[in-house]
Amino acid sequence: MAYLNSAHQREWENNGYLKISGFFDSEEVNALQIWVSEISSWEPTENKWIHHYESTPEGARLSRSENFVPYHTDIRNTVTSGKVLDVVSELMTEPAVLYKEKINYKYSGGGGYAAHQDAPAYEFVDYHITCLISVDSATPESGCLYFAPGKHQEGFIALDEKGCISPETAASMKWVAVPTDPGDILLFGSYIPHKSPANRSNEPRRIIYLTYNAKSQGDWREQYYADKRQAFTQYAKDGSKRDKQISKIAHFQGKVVNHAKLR
Ligand SMILES: O=C(O)CCC(=O)C(=O)O
Repeated sequence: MAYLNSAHQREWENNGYLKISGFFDSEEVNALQIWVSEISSWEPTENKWIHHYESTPEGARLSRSENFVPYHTDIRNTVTSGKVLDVVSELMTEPAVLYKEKINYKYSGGGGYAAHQDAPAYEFVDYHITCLISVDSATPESGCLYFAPGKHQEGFIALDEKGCISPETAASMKWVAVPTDPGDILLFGSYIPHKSPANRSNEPRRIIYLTYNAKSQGDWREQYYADKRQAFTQYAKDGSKRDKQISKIAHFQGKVVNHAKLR
């Protein structure tokens, strides 16, 4: 089944991102909300899923969970087959395979993300498409994403010491807020600059991010997580403080609480 019409395709090519409202119906949204709550209640582990925490005015809260697909059958079925995989494959113009997955919780007071491209943090393959699923409403107040339309066409933009787009370069770009409602999806490629503010509302802003690459480029998911664990083990030893990040790039602006069980 085709999900994309010519207006979608034009928007994707011109902007570098595409929102599809109501991709999941209310019953599906209910299930997604339950699954995200289940995952968030899992105890931290050393070698399975990865939880990251941040300090908020309400205490330490989860900021991110990763590598949960092997341990949650319903989520696994939803993201490795069916309409999400189909719509991403349609945009890729070839079959896609899951590269990585995360939930960014952004509870009230949770930190934002500096302007960045994903490509520098996503190794092994040079192009990815992420499908964001809005589990809660995301608004400018609660920390929705902002994109710089068309800037995906510029390829790699020079990185600052954090692996992000420098504040000066970011200030020269035009940014568009893209709010989402529960059940909406937002597709974006790994070169589109994006950022998001802190959550200044009283509501959580939970979002699932599913990142895919072309299957013809190989299945890198296990390698991605093995490499990330190894890198963070190294960061914890080398005194660089990079273990206070939640990614190989220092885009997260929240205050990390070191429960991240990457070691
Ligand atoms: O969840 C957000 O607010 C933005 C997340 C993001 O850009 C990222 O995790 O790379």
